[in-house]
Amino acid sequence: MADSFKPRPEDKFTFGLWTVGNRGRDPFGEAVRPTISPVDIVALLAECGAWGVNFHDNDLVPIDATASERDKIVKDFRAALKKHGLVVPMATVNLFYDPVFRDGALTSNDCRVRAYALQKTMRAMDLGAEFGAKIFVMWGGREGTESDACRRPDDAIKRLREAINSLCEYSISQKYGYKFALEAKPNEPRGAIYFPTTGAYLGFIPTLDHPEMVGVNPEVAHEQMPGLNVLHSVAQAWEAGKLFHIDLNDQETGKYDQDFRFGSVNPKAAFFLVKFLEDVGYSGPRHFDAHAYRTEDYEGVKDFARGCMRTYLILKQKAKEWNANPEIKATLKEIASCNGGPKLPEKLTSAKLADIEFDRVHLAQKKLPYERLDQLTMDVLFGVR
Ligand code: DIG
Ligand code: MN
Ligand code: MN
Repeated sequence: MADSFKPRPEDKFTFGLWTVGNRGRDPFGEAVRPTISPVDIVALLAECGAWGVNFHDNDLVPIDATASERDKIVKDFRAALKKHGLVVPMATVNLFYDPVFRDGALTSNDCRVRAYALQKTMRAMDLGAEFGAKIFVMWGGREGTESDACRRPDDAIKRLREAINSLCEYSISQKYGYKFALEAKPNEPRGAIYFPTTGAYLGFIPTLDHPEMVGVNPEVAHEQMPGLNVLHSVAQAWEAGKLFHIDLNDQETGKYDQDFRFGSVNPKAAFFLVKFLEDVGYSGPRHFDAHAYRTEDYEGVKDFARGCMRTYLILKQKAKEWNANPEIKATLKEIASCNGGPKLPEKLTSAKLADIEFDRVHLAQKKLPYERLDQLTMDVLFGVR
C-alpha cells in the first residue's frame, strides 16, 4: 500500500481491545476466531500502526478475576504497551454484558443493581487511570426498555443524572482528571435505549452538577442507524465544546449496528466528517469502534484495522485537495457573495432591520450552484480533478 497513507502516532488512531479482538460471534452464529489476549492485541495494533488502545474494564480484567489475577494482567498489559509504544487515551466500563444488567445498570429498577453498576464504574475508572486514560466513555447499552410499563422514562433520566454526578465527584476526589464522554445509540441491545442520539445527550449535560466535565462520544453508526446526518451531530457537539471523543466506523441506514470498517459504506459522508474534524482542528483520538467481517481470520482483522486508518488518511488528503481546488474556492465565493444588495450593516439591530427594504423576488433569484459544487466534490473523491 502507498506509504503516503501509512498511519503515524500523530494521527492518534486508536482501537478498543473489543474491536480487533472481536471473535465474530453474532446472534445467529458462534465465534469464528479464537480469543486473543490483550497483550497479543497490543502487538497486532502496533504492527498495523495504531497509536493507542482502549478497553472496557472486562476486556482487560475478567469480571470474576481474583486480585492477584488482576495484578498479573495489569503488569503484562503495561509491559506490552511499553514494548510496543502504545498509549491508553480512553477507558470505559462494561455495564451491558453480564446478566445482572439485563434491565439496565445505572437506570435499573433495582437500587442494588444501580449501586453495583456505580461501584463497577468507579473500579473501571481506577483501572483506566492506572494506564493514564483521561477520557472515560459511557455507553448505556442496557439503559432502556422493551416495554415502557417497567419505569417512567423521567425516573431513568434522574437515575442517570445522579450516577454521573457521583462519578464526576469520584474523579475529582481521586484527582483522575477524567472527561466523561457519553455515547448515544437508539436501540440494540434494548428495544429502545434512553438518550438515543448525541443531541439527546447534549440536552442532558447542562442539567448535571459538573457539566464542564461531561461531553459526548458520537459514534458514526449509531447516528446513521436512525438515518441521521452524523456530521451534523458531530458539528453540534463540537460547536458546544462537547466533542470529547469520537467513534468512527460505518453503517447502512436502518439496519442493526454493523460497526463496519470506517468509510466502507458511505465514503462521501466519511469525507465530510474527516474534512470537518481536520478543518476545525479536532485534537482528540480517532477511535475506530468497529470490527472485521465474520468471514475474516486474524490476517483479515489486520486488513480491517489498516483499512480504517488508510481510508481516514486518504480522505484527509482529499479534504486538503478540496480546500485547495480553485474551482471549488471560486464556487464557494460565488455562493457567499451578496451582490445586488441590500448591503446589511455589521450590527443588525432590530431597529435597523425595520428600515431595510428587501426585494424578495430578487433574493429568490440568487444562483446556488450546488450541483456543480457537489460534482466537483465527487470529482475530487473519484480522483479525476
Ligand atoms: C458501542 O459502540 C460502545 C461500546 O463498544 C463501548 O462502550 C463504547 C466505546 O467506544 N462504544
Ligand atoms: Mn456501534
Ligand atoms: Mn461505540
